[in-house]
Amino acid sequence: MDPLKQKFKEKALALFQANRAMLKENGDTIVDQVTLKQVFGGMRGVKSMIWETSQLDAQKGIRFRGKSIPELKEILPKFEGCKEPLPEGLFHLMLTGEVPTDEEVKWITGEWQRRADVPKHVFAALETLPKDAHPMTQFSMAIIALGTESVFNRRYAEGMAKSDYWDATYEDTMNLIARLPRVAAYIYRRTYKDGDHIAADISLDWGGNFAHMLGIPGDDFKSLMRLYLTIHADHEGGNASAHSTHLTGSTLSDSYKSLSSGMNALAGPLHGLANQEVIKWVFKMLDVLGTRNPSKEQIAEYVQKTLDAGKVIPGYGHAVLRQPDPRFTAQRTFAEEYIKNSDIINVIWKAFEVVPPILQGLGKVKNPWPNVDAHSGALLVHYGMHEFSFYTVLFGVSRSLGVLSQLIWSRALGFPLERPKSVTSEWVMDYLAQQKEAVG
Ligand code: CMX
Repeated sequence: MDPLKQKFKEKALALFQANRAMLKENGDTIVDQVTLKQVFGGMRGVKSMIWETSQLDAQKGIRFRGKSIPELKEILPKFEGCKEPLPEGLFHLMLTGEVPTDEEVKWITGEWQRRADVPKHVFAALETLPKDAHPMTQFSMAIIALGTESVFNRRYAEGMAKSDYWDATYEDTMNLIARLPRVAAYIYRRTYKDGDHIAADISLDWGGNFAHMLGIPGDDFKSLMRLYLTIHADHEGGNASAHSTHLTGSTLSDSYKSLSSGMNALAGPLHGLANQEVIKWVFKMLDVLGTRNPSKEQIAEYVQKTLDAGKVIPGYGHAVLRQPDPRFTAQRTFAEEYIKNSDIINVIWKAFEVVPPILQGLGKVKNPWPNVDAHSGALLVHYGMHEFSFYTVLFGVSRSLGVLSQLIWSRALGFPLERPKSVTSEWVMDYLAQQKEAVG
């Protein structure tokens, strides 16, 4: 058994047993109550799922196994000469709960290189799609096509014991994560660069090699990718991409089909697609205003126009967060450190001063602050990646780390098929009438 799998097995077995004992004694303890507002309002805040890899605090933002993003930057191993954390290290942290050593991270990098070969039929399947198919459509389809290699499906058909589900899911997950950069880079180069593909560089790490295969030059872009792939990886379990992966996974669908579900959720404009919508909105504003360097007053006017047209301001607001997103702050800190005076980044920083008070003034927006998607596009544009419709694929490559490490946990902890109860509006009306009758 490989060392990462062995470490996970020990932790998972201990938690499985602890949970079983805890539930035996406390299974009927009430941890939440649900209001009609929550039932009709997208289940906001309802505690109904276990997610081990990260937890979101409305005020402080995301914590990965209790660690904030600035802490990750301090404690996770780095690629030689780079100041940003390696996403391989975050994967180890999420999977085992332990900060990895340099050696452990090097092992993951090597293991993902070893598993990175993409079967030819996946590229052939992509080539059947028109070049202008949205990259998220291509990405989701390629992930499904990779699933023909599923270890879980093969072993399930052979009669695998339930206690081994996590083991086969680990194998699928390691293979899938290893292959995602090649698939994503292939989609980028076929869609925007006339199919002029770039071979992998095995001297590089997972994120650095991804940057290399995309064909964006420079060490700073590689550093950005390492940071980007770290901070987008997980945002607890209730967000749409995580929850979709979890729900599909609960049917014992393989890692490929589960992740593809998550990616289809990420592709919605209220979720991950917001990263392309932000930069499109910014460039449209610059075109309409006829300047690359608008004043705060001009930005405020354009924000108002967007709201008057009945649209949301992309990159602002969040279902859970009630402060500026630490993932926004991490990208801002990166820009301050690596980039001197960029027009597009200055626009994002000015918008950060202008948008929140306007949204606050509407009186209904619960969180007027920027989220992760408000900053990422400007950084990508700065380094020469102008193909906005590809941006959500980058988010998706990163998100695989969190949702798939949790899928291994879900299988190890024996989570069942997810099946909440739904009711009709008529049932609610009847229920309310009965309550009234009982009181009066
Ligand atoms: N611009 C304008 N109005 C906004 C807004 C924004 N950025 N954010 C919220 N609102 C509005 C909502 O549309 C809603 O209006 P109605 O009552 O008229 O329908 C009202 O404020 C209350 O919404 P909320 O409770 O504050 O926010 P929700 O939890 O319902 O929605 C989110 C959260 C992210 C969908 C919403 O803030 C939004 O649409 N933001 C813009 C899109 C975006 O940036 N999405 C990315 C989120 C991060 C990610 O998942 O990647």
